[in-house]
Amino acid sequence: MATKKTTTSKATAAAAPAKLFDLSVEELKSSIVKHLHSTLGTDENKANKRAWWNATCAATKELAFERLRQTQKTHYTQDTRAIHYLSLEFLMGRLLSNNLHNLEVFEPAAQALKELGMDINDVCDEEPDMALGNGGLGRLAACFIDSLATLGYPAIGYGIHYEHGLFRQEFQDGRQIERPDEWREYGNPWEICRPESTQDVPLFGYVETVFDEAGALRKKWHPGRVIKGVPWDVPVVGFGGKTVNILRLWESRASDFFNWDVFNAGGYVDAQVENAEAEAVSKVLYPNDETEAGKALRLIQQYFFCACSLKDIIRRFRRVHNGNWAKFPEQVVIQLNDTHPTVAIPELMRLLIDEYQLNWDDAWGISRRVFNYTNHTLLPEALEKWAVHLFERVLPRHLEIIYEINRRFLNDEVEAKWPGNDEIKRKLSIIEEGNVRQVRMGNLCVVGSSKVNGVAQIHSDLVKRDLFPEFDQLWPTKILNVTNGITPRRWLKACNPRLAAALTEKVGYGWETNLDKLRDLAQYADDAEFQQEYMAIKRANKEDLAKLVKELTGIDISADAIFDVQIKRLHEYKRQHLNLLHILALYRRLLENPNYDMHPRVFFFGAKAAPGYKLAKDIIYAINKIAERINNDPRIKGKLKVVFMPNYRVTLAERIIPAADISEQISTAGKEASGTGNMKMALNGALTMGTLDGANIEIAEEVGDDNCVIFGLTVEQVEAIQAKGYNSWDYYYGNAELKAILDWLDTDFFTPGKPGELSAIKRSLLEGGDPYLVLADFDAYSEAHKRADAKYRDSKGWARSMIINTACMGKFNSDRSIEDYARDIWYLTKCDV
Ligand code: 26Q
Repeated sequence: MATKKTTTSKATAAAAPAKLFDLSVEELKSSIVKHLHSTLGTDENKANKRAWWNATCAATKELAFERLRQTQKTHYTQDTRAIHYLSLEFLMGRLLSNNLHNLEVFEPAAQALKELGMDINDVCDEEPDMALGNGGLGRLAACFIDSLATLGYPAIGYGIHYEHGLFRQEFQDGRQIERPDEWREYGNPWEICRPESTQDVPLFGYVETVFDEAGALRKKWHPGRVIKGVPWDVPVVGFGGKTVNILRLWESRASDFFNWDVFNAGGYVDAQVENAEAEAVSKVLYPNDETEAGKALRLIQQYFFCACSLKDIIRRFRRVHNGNWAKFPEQVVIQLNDTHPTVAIPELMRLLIDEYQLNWDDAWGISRRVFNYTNHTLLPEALEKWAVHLFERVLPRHLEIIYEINRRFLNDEVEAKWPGNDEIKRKLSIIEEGNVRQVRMGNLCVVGSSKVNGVAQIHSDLVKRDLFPEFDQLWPTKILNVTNGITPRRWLKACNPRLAAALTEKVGYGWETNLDKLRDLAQYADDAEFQQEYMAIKRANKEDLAKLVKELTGIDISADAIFDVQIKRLHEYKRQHLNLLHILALYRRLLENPNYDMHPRVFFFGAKAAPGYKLAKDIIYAINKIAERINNDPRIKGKLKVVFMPNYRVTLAERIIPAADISEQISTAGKEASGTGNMKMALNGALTMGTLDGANIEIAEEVGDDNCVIFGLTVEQVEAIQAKGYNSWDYYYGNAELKAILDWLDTDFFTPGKPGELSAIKRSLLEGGDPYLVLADFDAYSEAHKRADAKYRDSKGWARSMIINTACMGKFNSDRSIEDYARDIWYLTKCDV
């Protein structure tokens, strides 16, 4: 044992790398105090926590902005090619602790605050989450810009500066209530407004055909309205602090120019209406994920931020290259985060043709080289479509351009490959014919992009096989896979300091950027001492979470129990109701046999439902009601607890993930594109209880079958069952326990005096046909839980598996994803700052 200790401490002592900012605690203290005085106008004795937080942010910001200036200067003088990541969502979470960690000054800052009488965790807790996203797709964008800066790639994120991010969730008698998110109520210290880069955005109106001086036919769009976009910049600090890129978020305002017209005509009140309408565009994030709403305001949001971003990109390009458009695709590459920013494609065409007078072929050649598209879903209801009539009203010129793109694509490329085949033309057309004609954004993306990627291997395979098979035949190298990843800075170093310190002890410095280094940990998988240490860390994290649960929900839980966690948006395909049925099975078994053999278990849920998604909200209600009953039933002696953590968000994820024993990833095979929570929990030592879906497959490959619990139907089996005609009633009548549980939902056992309040779940599983095969997977799921339970009781075996999980997550570093994109899609090179 003693010898091992020596080797490990050597690992850390040997390689302590130099840090960019070698700030002393004294320097940080005086900077924080200086900002308390001059930025906040208060002093050490009067300051409240918010002031301390603001002052600490201001001190940190000084470092970040110093590096931001350096980075921008270097990128400008070296005229670097850059990636422009367009996303309607960036789910950033809090920035203070992250930025301190990435600047590698967290420890001295903690000490500085301590000497000033403050606890850094309390100070960081003052920060509201920057929740400008729904879930996976938005958080992925945030991890990616972290990795881009860490790796030193010139990059800029473009998005919307929503006044209200994703709603705050409250429960009232177990039902979800949505409250507005007020993240900027008292200002946000991280952003700076750049009014000098304001852009105008035209909307509505009509298109006129004119002839220019040379007699050429030109299109002139006469917009019915113009609004303006004001950019707010947030620094994106790479780990090590060398590169600081920016996230540029656009806020909509009424254009001054337009208001004057109305005002002069005596329409003061009308001008205020115009104002409110213009400001509505960036007012609120749409809370639907995985459903396409088709609302005009959403289309306007999409166009608004694409138009602002493209003008910004072109302004920067023209500053150096003026009219040398052939250079444009060499300098600019754009990634479309799902189809949400697709309208950027016809917008770039419009700018090149109408504003800069390029001919169609040149404009199209440029445009197609610049864009790439990431698909995040196969669910048909999530595939974006816009009614042609809506498009025509909002963006008349863009609709013309889309028609022309479609005409040329079908007549030239599709006709050449499949001569005279109208069936294929109908399938590949960007316009869907039917009662209401619709623009298919996915098809437009594929036609207008260089590369199209899925987000996990199986998902990319299905994108090729099921979603875009003909496109894949037409362009066999266009569709490829880039498996998602997560940043180990936020999702291990910052959120799990105990484990982070132990890892550095064992494998040395540098795992934060080279996560493969954690493989060295595998040699300690059977080391009793390290097993003890890892288990003690998990236990301490669980105790922290138990305290938080008590504070937030009043529920008492014990860290002795298995912490079984399902945290993700609420959706039928993610099958929180499968988890719930299994909880009911355990509860029933315990009631029937108080000695039923199981290790005590706490089931955690964190999930928001889209406000209009009825069944999702019913599932939340059912979980809450069932939790209430179970948690207060003395007969089961605390062996089973159910905790629904309200208002699940990035900050709560950072508390739950380090404490998870089991990670629930139980989507119907073929439905979850990737998942990223699965990676976060495995990295922090949880064992995956998962179906063979999305990135679970790749996680299982990395950790091995002994270190995760895989169950359920495969994609092929799901297809076979559905082809044969799935009948969920067979499972209901074929399994007495399952029948009893489902019938339970019809009683008033969980909702005293109100029978039937939980029946919607049963109905959807039986009369509704159980579209996500919950009942078909129930037995396998229940068996898998028995295996997990048995495994947990072998504590050495469990510790071993935790260690292996942490050790084997190197692949899921978002730095690896970004290197894949840089090499295979963006052709991007790093730039030393
Ligand atoms: C569409 C139209 C109108 C309003 C909203 C939307 C909308 C918004 C958000 C549609 C979809 C989303 C988000 C989707 C999402 O988060 N997908 C997840 O992406 C992750 C990152 O790739 C994957 O890991 C998950 O599997 C996938 O579900």
